[in-house]
Amino acid sequence: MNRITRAALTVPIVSLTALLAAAGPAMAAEGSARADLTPVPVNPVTASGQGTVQISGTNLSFTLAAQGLLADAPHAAHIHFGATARNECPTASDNNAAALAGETDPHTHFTTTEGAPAYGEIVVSLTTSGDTSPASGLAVDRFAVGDDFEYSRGDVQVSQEVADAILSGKAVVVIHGVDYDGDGAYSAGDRGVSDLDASLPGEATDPALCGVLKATPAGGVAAGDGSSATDEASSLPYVLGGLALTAAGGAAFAARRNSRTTA
Ligand SMILES: [Cu+2]
Repeated sequence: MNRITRAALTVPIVSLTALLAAAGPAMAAEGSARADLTPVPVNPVTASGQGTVQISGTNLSFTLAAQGLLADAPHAAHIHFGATARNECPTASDNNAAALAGETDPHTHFTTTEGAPAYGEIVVSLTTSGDTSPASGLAVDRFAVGDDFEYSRGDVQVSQEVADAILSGKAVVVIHGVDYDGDGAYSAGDRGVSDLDASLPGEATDPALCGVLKATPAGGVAAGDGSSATDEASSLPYVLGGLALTAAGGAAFAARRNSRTTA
């Protein structure tokens, strides 16, 4: 113990500063987050979903799942964020904030555009393959299909701003696709054409499920997240090792621990 203390005292301050500077940003950019997805207000959706995200620097991996959406239809899904957005899921009061072209009966349809003040713009397209930029936001041939899906991807590159937003609880996962008229397919029906792309029915792009990504504690008990379970398992021996040290250390160690606890 004495040797350790003396060594710590004699480490030059410059080295400590360099160490902290090197460790700081790397630690800040690591983490995971989880979103529990629930139906967007107004729209007739009885479904649920889960999104988990791991961040390492500006590298992102994710798993996305949903149950109960329109069968046999593609479901566009994104991470949304806006620096001036509220960074939350929309409420019914966000409906009809502005008149929208292509929306024929505004009271019964909640569009993607109407949710933007709450969740912001598309920053990551959660596609099953290929490009993941906002440009792929409506690439309906590269999203999951059906009423019960789960898929994962890794090595998605995001901006530092987006990585920070995710780890600070400001990013929102949204899954799209609402069958208003219940005809079992995306059709113009009484909803009309999409506010995002007039070549698509509004049913294909309106938001169905939404959830804010919230940081999961390191070693936490995030359900269904394999990597978190691994983290927890690997940190367990570390904790146990610390307990063993405490027991072996005797009264002096216990006293130090007490003073630390009350500090
Ligand atoms: Cu979206």
